[in-house]
Amino acid sequence: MSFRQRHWRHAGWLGLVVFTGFALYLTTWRSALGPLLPAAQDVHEFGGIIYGAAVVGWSGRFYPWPGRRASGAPGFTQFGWFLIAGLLVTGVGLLVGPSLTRAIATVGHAAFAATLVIWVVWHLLASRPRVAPAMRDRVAKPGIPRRALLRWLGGAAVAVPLVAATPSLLGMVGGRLVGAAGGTNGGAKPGFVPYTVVNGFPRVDLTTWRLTLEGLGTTRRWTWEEWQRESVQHLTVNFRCVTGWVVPDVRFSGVNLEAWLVHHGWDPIQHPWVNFYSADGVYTESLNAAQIHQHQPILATIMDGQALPVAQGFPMRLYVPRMYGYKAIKWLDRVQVSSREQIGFWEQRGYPENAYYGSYTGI
Ligand SMILES: Nc1nc2c(c(=O)[nH]1)N[C@H]1C(S)=C(S)[C@@H](COP(=O)(O)O)O[C@H]1N2
Ligand SMILES: [Mo]
Repeated sequence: MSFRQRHWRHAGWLGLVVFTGFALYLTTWRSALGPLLPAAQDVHEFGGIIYGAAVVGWSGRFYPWPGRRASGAPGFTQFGWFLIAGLLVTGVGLLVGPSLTRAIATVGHAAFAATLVIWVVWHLLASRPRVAPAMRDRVAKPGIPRRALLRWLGGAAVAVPLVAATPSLLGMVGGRLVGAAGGTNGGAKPGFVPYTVVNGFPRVDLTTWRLTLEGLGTTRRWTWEEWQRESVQHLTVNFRCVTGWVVPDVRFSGVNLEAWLVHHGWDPIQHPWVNFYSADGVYTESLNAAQIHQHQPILATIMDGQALPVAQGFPMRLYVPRMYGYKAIKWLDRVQVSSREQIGFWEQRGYPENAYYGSYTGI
């Protein structure tokens, strides 16, 4: 394969995987993609594994490792190989590992990804075409060398999104570490570890907040004021995260999900799935009709007699009795009845859909 062909091949694969990677991890991109998100995830996972395996495994043919580089200069491309190997290992860890592995893999994957993007920019800017000097003189033309121009444009195309993305990437990594360490708890009730999968806790303004109900013919929306007219029930529970912490005797108050849906015409035979979306633009959950009927989840707005703290989902979160905390989606603002399941954020990452206490033993 020629030098040029090999570079185009890498550019294509990397473009695909890096682009879908950003789409999965940056909140703004995720919300923009909406229903295309699962497809982006498939492309990222399959594409990443195929490309990573090609680079790492068939190194001699696909990637010049070790030391097969045409110019003979060692070190440079080997570092690229190492980064892609790191992405492959952490990526697979993220997909299939138990939760502790996944937490570490998430941080590693983000770090390798950021370094790889920097490496690609460096590679575009710093490497020289491998043409013999005599040859270069012969092909040289007056004016701006086209190769140099292209290289700078390519570098800018990669550097601009990287710079834009860096705060979110760092925030994402930092946010997980804070959550995992259980240090600051963002104004949450003692005992809780307030998680977020985006950069920080979304601040919802009640004057613009709407709860949207989709899938029953016309889309309906409730303002905060309208929502106050719904009748409320109370529930005292032990709040339990799949990672092991429990907060006993938490009193949630809110609207009964099943009664509310049925009142607005829900037919569980026609629409056996209810999907939930967060104002953070990323987190999702879903329940089927049987789970809803059996456990009577509530759309909670009050916890221990007070509005939910910002870190714990203000103004609304789901609570599902007898199921792990990951079902309790925070900053809930959209409920959708559907014939299809929008598989939840953590369920996509391997946690059980039937999230009963004791159902997960992967730690
Ligand atoms: N939007 C959103 N909801 C979420 C999460 C999240 O990261 N984002 N984490 C879930 C998990 S895994 C748990 S254990 C609980 C944690 O609830 P807390 O933040 O009130 O401690 O929220 C759940 N709901
Ligand atoms: Mo959790």
